[in-house]
Amino acid sequence: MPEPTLPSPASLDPAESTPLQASLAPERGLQTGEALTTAQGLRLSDTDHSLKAGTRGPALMEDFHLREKITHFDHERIPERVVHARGSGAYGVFTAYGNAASITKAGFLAEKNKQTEVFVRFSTVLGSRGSADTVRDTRGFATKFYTDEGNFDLVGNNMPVFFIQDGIKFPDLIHAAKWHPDREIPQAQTAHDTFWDFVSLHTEATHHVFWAMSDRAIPRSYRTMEGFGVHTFRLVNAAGETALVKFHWKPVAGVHSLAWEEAQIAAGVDPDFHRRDLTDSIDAGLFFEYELGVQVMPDTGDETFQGIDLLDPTKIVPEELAPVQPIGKLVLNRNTDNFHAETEQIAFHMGNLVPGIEVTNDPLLQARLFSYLDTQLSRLGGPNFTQLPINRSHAPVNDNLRDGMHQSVVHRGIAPYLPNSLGGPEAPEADPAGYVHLPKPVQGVKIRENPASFADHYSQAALFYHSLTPIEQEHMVEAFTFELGKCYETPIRERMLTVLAKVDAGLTAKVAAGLGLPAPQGEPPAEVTPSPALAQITDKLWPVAGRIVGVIAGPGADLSGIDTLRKALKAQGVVLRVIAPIGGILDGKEIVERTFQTARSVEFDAVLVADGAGKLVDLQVTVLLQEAFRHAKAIGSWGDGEQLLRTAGIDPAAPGVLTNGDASKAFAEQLTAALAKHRAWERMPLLKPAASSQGS
Ligand code: HDE
Repeated sequence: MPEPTLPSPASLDPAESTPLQASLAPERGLQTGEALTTAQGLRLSDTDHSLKAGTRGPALMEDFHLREKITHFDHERIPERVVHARGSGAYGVFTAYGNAASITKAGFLAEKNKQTEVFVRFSTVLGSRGSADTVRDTRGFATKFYTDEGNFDLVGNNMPVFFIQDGIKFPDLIHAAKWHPDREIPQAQTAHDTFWDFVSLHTEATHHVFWAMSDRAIPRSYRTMEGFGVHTFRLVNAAGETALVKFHWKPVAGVHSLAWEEAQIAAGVDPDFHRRDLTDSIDAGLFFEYELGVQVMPDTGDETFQGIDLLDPTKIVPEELAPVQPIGKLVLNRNTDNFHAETEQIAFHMGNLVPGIEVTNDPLLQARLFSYLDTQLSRLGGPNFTQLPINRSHAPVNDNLRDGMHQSVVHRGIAPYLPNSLGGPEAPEADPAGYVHLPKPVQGVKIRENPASFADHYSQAALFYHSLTPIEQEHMVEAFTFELGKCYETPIRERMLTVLAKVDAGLTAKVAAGLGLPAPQGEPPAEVTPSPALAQITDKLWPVAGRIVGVIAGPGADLSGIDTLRKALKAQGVVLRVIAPIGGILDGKEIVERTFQTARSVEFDAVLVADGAGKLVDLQVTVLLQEAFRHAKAIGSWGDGEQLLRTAGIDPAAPGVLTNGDASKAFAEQLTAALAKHRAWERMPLLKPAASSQGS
């Protein structure tokens, strides 16, 4: 066979040219002799022979402007977090009440009125960076305190327990909970086979699964979300005395959630629901506030409290046994300037501790001490990520760490080692003012085995379920039914029902009925003492700052009434938004912020119909009102607005529906009182008759 020969360049037909040649050919737009422009728009000289059109590759390589710009662009992304990829953050100030001095020497907690800058990053766990905020998931609540003694990171969640007791299981949990590896679906949710396969086999997850199926997994706002340190920490005071504590963030606005349908709608209508709420609120001066509290338990050698193993991260200590004592207040008051530099590059680490705060032997916590430092090496490209502005300690650091990729400090001196006699005054080996670990005796057999106390997987799941109100319990029944209903494999559903049966028979019966499966017999804990502090729905009234009221108006609407309402609500920090048929100006006033097309019920905590808007006919407005009604939100009208409620099929006499003759200050007060309850819970029997009859 003859050897194949390559055609000579001269024999190439321009019509069959390679893509590179074609891109430079005259018929693709460049005329021979026409100057090229660089990426920065600079016109290259006509005399620059090598960069004229019609030349080949090497000329492009010389266009260093283009190369620099494109090269940098090509590398704009860094790996997203393997978990908690979707997040948003803000700066704030933490002020210590000073009462913690009795339990810790950490200055930022112990010194009365001491103010410390913080950065908080809230996150979901499962979704990718661009996933929706309102999915059913655990939320991260990670706080970096830039204290005078170095950074302290409290990397917690909005649920007080975790799925696993030993860190080595974390990859299994996350592989099961994230998307299926063959198709990378579903995104940001647990409603799929592998998650339920894992948790039904790995029953130490049961307590956390109950939290994940509760309303806690769909918070209304980061403003209304509790935070938990989860693990037990050991605090040390100035006298060297120790106490075991659990950290809590208590939101000043109370703990409130979305309705499940609302969360689903919001995921499509506004995937940035929580991020927008955080940043818009801070811009409007409506800051997010939380109290930091501690449950304090004596540091007895066995690390248990009232029979609860404090080193088991699947267990809580009920607040009725150890009250949460407030020790300081956090106000989130400043948005980021650059998401990448701040929120994306922040690197939390459980080992960022300050004197007075120690870790315990919780095996999950111990594994985290490794992972958080390690993960930054691939996320942030080397060991010098602590020098990034967002990660840098605000206290002076002298660690003798040197060189490495992306080193940005020009270290001086010739003696980056200790002890030395060349770097100035002889430095001691360990600075007594620095972090010195508390001496702790260690004994026992080295073995991979859980302590016997870790074997109880069900009693606290039952405690949690029985502490909720019937409405919250009903929501949980619906969540289990929905999620298991999304599994393809019947054996997985059946197996999970056997797990539920070990927690509560009533719940199991309802979920089984929803799935069309028989309810298995189990042995739920015989006696459960509920912890009322775990329920979200209470008689308490909460601050309303940051709530949003939508007012439906149209041509001829009572604009002065809207103005009166707006002023009265603004005084309480409530934002009023006018919704009208078209945007911009209504009857000569530029007050319209949402149109019938752009508004959706999920962005309002209450919806009113203005006088003069009663005769409007619009299907989207009907849907908006009906959704608000279904989600138990306060609804109201004044003047002829009532007519529009009726058009939407809403009985003006129904619970939580406020009607009035005019938009007076008194009407605004009624409305804020309704907002302070979060939802018109008294409407629930109408919406969910099952919830009101639930006995368990
Ligand atoms: Fe995390 N976790 N985690 N985690 N975690 C990360 O760290 C990990 C655990 C939590 O906004 C990662 O910097 C292991 C419990 C939050 O940047 C990674 C184990 C709790 C955030 C990691 C746990 C958390 C993370 C991903 C089992 C609640 C977001 C990127 C031993 C108390 C922080 C990163 C942020 C992030 C590992 C268990 C909360 C991979 C191995 C328990 C809030 O290092």
